[in-house]
Amino acid sequence: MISTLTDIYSELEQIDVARDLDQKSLHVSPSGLSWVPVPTLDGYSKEHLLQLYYFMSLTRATDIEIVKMSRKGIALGKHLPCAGNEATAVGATMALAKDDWVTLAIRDLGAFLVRGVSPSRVIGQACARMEGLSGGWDGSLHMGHKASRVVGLISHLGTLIPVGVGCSFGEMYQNTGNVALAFVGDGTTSTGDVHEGLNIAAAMDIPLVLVIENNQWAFGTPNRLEYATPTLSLRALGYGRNVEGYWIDGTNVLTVYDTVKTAVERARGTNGLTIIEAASMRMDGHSLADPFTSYVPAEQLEKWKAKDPISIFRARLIKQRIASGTELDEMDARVAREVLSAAIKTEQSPGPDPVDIEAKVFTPSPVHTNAISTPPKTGRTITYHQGIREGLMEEFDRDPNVFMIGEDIGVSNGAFKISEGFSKRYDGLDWNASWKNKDAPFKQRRIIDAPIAEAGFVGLALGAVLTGLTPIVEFQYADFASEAFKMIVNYAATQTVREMGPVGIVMRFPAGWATSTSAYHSVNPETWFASTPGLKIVAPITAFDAKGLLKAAVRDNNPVLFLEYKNYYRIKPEHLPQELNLPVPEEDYVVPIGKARVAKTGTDLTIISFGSQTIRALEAAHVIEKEDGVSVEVIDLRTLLPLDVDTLQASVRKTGRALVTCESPRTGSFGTTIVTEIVRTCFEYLDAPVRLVAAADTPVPFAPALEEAHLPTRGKVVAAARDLLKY
Ligand SMILES: Cc1ncc(C[n+]2csc(CCOP(=O)(O)OP(=O)(O)O)c2C)c(N)n1
Ligand SMILES: [Mg+2]
Repeated sequence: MISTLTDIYSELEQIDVARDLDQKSLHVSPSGLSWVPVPTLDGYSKEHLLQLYYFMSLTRATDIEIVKMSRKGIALGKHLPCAGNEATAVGATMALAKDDWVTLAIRDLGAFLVRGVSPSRVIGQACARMEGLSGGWDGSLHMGHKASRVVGLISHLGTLIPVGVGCSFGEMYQNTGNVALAFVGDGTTSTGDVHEGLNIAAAMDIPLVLVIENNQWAFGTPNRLEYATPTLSLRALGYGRNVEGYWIDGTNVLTVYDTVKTAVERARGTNGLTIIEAASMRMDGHSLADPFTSYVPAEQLEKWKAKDPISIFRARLIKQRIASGTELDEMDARVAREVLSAAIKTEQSPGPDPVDIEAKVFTPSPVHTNAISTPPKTGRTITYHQGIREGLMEEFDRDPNVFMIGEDIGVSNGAFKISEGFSKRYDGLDWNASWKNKDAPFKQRRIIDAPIAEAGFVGLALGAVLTGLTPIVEFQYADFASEAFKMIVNYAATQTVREMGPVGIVMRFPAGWATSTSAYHSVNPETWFASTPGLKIVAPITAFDAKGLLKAAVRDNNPVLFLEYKNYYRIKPEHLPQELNLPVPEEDYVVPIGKARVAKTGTDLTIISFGSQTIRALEAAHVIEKEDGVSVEVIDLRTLLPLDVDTLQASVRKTGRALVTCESPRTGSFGTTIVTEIVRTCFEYLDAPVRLVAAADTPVPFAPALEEAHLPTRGKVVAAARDLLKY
């Protein structure tokens, strides 16, 4: 037993991972650190041991085949070789039960094979054939297989750790007893996502096994420059009481299997988090394009060559008389035949059909029988805030798989009190009664106060989607979406084409300008996201649309960014332009996503807008109609993506004049996209150039005079409309 922290560091810094973890593994737990012996073959059936050998052999042979096919120009892109990692990928994945989830790191080819994905599908992926898991949409090992519960790697390192936490959360929510294992590279442990995911898992008692594949290098950076602890397993100590760690030899398949099995059982039994660092060596370049011998010391490679995971295990099986050399040779020959026929199958598989590629980007969504696009003429009116609340409550009541996560939304009802009373209503939470008693069970199930970790909790939501749940994520302000940017644009938006959909998640963004909110609480986030195929963006400004579109968003099978104009949450509907003061049905209805609304009809000019800017657009229309005696049509887009080009076209072709206005800064704004669409589809019908009134190209300022100069005010819209009408 090691006692002080100085002792711990001194002892562990002496460890040579290529030599000293052969016979013992380090166990790190809140009650202390100890060395434990590595498992022997005793107690394992021959069948089990041969299975471990078979999958390692199959992994290597498949990897080598992809390299060969790359050299022949049949496999495309830059393959990331897996040599050296076979024992970790295979041993760890074998320790899972069939319905557990696994999220992958870069070199986990073996994990696919263990989960039942055939070599031809792995090779097919590298060759961009239909046989590949993503049917030609991505290469290398950037793929997943939902039916096998393998969450596909995307390039952005670290992203999948919160997603893995989400898979485990989803299983916990549904009481299945299934858990998740997440692989991660040593280099990747430096990303914020890894920390966010682990902290959330520990704080929310979500079971997870993290296997750090420490192969001594992160591309061209050695361990020594990546972090300052002798072993990453020590990080377990920082995450809490129910977290343990192991430092093991990642080239010994049985050690990996045995340790991960223990961790998986702990996860299942106590919801514990375990951080296992498995030491091995990347025996090849980072990718096939990497001249690694120019920077990896020959001596280091030599040392690890003696620890080849397959040769070591083979020798051990023979020495302990589990199998003869001939038996293992026969198994290798069988593997070679399997891989050869997989390669042939791949070469015979067609490439994808490039026709209508845009149709692939979204997962089809249900057609609603209760959809109403036009509001009723009479009925009660409610605030925009109430519209959103009602929409949420009705969806929560309709579907027990809907949950919401975000900062401060439970105990304190949310920054804007949208979820007031939800914790009590859906989770029976009485904070005042339970806050003093640390041992009282404090369960937040459907309304979850998340740590300040946007990438972490969006990732969790995206993992939960895979298990069949419907997450709603509340961002405190839309501005903080930048914290979760990669989760949204690189992960969520791409999952449908990767055959990992549907991704039915709603992200609610309190957005737009409000008095004195300045640069960091005022963003119109569509500008950041609208160029990413695979996302839907809705931007309602009436209570009718907010409620109906929110309900449609929750029922949609794609990631929907739901923009809420916080400045108008509480405004009395009668204080809005009359065209926005709309009755809101009490019975169940949805507003279909992708349908604009002609808020006001007219004949001389079309003003196109969305969100809060629709208010200024309508006010401006009223001013010029009254003062100039003209007739103005105003379109409220309501949905930005997919854009309702038909409604735009019909109006602009009728009036011959178009003014687009949006609240975000001009350059790169969604307004410019609308202008382009009008020019693209209506040019011959125009009597004047299309005008755009947007905010100035500056951050949103604080002082009132600067705010006025920045914003596309009603006066600026009026002036531009008059100019256009005079043209
Ligand atoms: C966020 C991010 N930054 C940079 C990269 C480029 N990149 C790809 S792999 C890699 C090294 C990863 O090292 P490690 O996590 O140790 O995994 P290994 O390649 O060693 O298996 C880098 C820097 C990336 N994919 N994602
Ligand atoms: Mg590495």
